[in-house]
Amino acid sequence: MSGAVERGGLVDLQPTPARILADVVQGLSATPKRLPSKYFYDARGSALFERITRQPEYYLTATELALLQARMADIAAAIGAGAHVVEYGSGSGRKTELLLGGLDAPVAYTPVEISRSALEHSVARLGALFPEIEMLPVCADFTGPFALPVPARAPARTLLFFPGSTLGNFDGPQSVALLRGMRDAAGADGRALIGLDLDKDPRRLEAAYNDAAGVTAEFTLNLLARLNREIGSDFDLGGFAHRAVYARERMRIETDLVSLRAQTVRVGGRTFAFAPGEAMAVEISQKYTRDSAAALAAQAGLALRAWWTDPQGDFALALLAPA
Ligand code: AVI
Repeated sequence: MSGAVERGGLVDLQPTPARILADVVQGLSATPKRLPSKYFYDARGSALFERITRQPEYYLTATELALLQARMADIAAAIGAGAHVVEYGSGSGRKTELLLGGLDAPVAYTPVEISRSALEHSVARLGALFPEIEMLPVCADFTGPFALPVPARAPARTLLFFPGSTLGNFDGPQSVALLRGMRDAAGADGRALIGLDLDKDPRRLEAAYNDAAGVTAEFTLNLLARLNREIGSDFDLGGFAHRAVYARERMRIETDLVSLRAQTVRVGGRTFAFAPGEAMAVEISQKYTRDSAAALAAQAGLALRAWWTDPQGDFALALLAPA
């Protein structure tokens, strides 16, 4: 269950402490233990993620931005005029700005975002930059069902935008469900433009998720700080260490918090025991090849229409259409 606080016409769907507690107890009761990565993004977690995107090892953001810039004319030609752009996430950044500025006369923009404040910030900024584009924000969890608003001017087609390789933070079945939801939301003539980080030298991948300045470690451990504050757990932040390893056979970075000693953690009146060295899974970041992306899309009834990569082949923008 989510909290639903109405203010200024937008409902805030941030998860309630009861929902977080239920998810955490379920994850800690599993073997191996796990915590949901979606809870990384409180205010401090979002600020730390912003800092990650500026670390020299974390090439993803800068590469995707440059790729979008380099291929904008091709993207605009493939989409055509008068699109309704729907973004999964708050879209307050440079990528959205580039897309809205580069497309041929988009009629409307809909960010779909669970945090009302992030949504308001995004719409205020983009609305000022693009007064001719109708802003139609939706406060919703994009992993669940939600209704798309209907623009005042009829769009020629709907374009779903899901940048950042955020798809990679969902497991196989979840990402197929997400892609299927996009296909349904965009309709028969719709398109989806998705940013995907590509398989590469494990040393570069592991460096990206273990930056020398320790920002990613801080980001991961902030999850425990958030849980302590919001659901009253007593994780000892000094008792766990961040570890991110590239599992080549699964083509994904697997991030764990490793218990540094035997310890117990109390959550919601229950006690969970950790052995020394025990790993708690907190995030996956799937990496892709053109073939694996096409196979994933096919499972959701989507086909690859175009595949753009940077010159080094580090990152891709995949354009998908109903198969
Ligand atoms: C948001 N997401 C795509 C990031 C990623 O690369 O998986 C989150 C992240 N986790 C650690 N570093 C960045």
